[in-house]
Amino acid sequence: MSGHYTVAFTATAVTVLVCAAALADDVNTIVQNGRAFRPTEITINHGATLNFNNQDEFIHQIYVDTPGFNYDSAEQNPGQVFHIAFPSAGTFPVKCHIHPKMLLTVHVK
Ligand SMILES: [Cu+2]
Repeated sequence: MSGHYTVAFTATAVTVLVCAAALADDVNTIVQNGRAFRPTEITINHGATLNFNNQDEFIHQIYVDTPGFNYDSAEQNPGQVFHIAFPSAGTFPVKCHIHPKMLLTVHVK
């Protein structure tokens, strides 16, 4: 009987691993480091989440100002991560209020 329980447990563990992998595929990370977005251009699926991870030692402020989508993160402290979902397909410039030279181009397909 104990053999049956072992098989059932293994099947459940595999299912959980597959789900975790599927979720990870739809989360993309942008790092802010050295007053720059890294990478500076990214393509994501519609509905995917874009994480912004401030790895600088100072504050950033992420914003998007387009006809189809407006977003303003307010102040983002060092080490803080923001999660942004883009509402529609298109190309969106993402900038920083504090560092005007910072530019990220997000393509949502
Ligand atoms: Cu900045």
